[in-house]
Amino acid sequence: MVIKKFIVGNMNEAMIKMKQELGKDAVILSQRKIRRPGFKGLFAKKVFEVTACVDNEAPKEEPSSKSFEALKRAMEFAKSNIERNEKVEESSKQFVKNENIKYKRDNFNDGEYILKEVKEMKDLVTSLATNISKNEPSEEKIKLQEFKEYLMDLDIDKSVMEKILEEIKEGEDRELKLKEILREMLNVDVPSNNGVMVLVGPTGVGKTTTIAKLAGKLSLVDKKKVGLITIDTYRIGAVEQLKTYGEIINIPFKVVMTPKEMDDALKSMSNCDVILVDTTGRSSKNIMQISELRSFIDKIEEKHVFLVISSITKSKDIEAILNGYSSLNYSSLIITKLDETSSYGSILSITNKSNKNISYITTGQSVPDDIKNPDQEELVRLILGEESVC
Ligand SMILES: Nc1nc2c(ncn2[C@@H]2O[C@H](COP(=O)(O)OP(=O)(O)OP(=O)(O)O)[C@@H](O)[C@H]2O)c(=O)[nH]1
Ligand SMILES: [Mg+2]
Repeated sequence: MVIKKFIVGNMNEAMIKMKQELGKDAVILSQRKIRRPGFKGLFAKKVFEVTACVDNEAPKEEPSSKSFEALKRAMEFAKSNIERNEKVEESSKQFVKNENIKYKRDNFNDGEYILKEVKEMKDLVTSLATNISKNEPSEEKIKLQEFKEYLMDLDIDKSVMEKILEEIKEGEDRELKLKEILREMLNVDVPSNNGVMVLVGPTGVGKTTTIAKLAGKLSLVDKKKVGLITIDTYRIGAVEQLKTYGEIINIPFKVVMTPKEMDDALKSMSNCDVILVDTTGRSSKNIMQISELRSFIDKIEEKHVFLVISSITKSKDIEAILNGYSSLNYSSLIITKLDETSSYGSILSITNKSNKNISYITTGQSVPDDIKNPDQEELVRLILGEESVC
């Protein structure tokens, strides 16, 4: 504890001195009125003796000289603070001003900015739409798929369909182009109907019936001298079938049992304009039977071999039949039983895969009526489903 005495003129002065020297926590212990010490004090006014104290532990105020220094530093600090604050305030004002301008420009006043924003949104929507459309089938793809389904509905074989699609360029009118392609693919010819005509083909496709139809037409309508030969020795009753037709039309008929007999049969009909040769129906998969048949056909020097194939043949089997009979060197096609189907895509597959011309089509069981040379435009219409054989 610090105790100190002060001689002062009044109590107010005592309080100031005490606070200055002992700090704000100083307290007055005692006070009394006294004369100033020494000679002069005898005549002077009485003064106060004030005893004050302060606890040592308690924080003291800075002594006056130090307080002044502290005050000075505080003033400088405050001054620099003010200056800094002014700068801060200035830059704050500028910032606020700029932001206000930007805010106004960005939000309300600047048409250019709005346009920019709209453009960005538009770009975003476009890119989103592009991304979506990448994953979705395009209109062109949908149309192409629909076109493929249409071709499948027409019963057009897959490999032929691919050829068709290859020929159609993007953007072309597919249906118009399809007609053109069909015309190119559907090869027809009109045979001379002279010399030896040999009909080969799978079992039951209508070879014998077709020969009867041809014999009737050529003989009765075209007034040609017609001869009939059958090498059908395999099936009981087969010979009788053709023999009966021959007798009805009244034309020569011969049965050939071995390749050797072929020469004699042909010679016996040397006065005929046309000789029709019927053959045994064979499975195209049976190579032995096909080569046996070939041994008969090879005996004929000048001939026109026709492959008879039904329009109701499954597209999977068409190729096997065409290949199986290729060793017999057929040069034309007769497509039968068009009356038994309502989709004619097989006609296209047969002619396209064999790369041979169609000479005849048959359209029913009636002899001799249900046979004719095909008309290319009619075949196109049939394949496209625009027309049908009733
Ligand atoms: N619907 C229809 N049936 C036909 C046609 N052509 C033939 N047929 C019938 O098909 C069946 C077989 O006829 P065929 O002439 O004996 O056949 P094929 O090819 O000689 O038969 P195989 O001698 O056994 O190989 C008969 O019932 C015929 O009437 C046709 O164009 N349409
Ligand atoms: Mg037959």
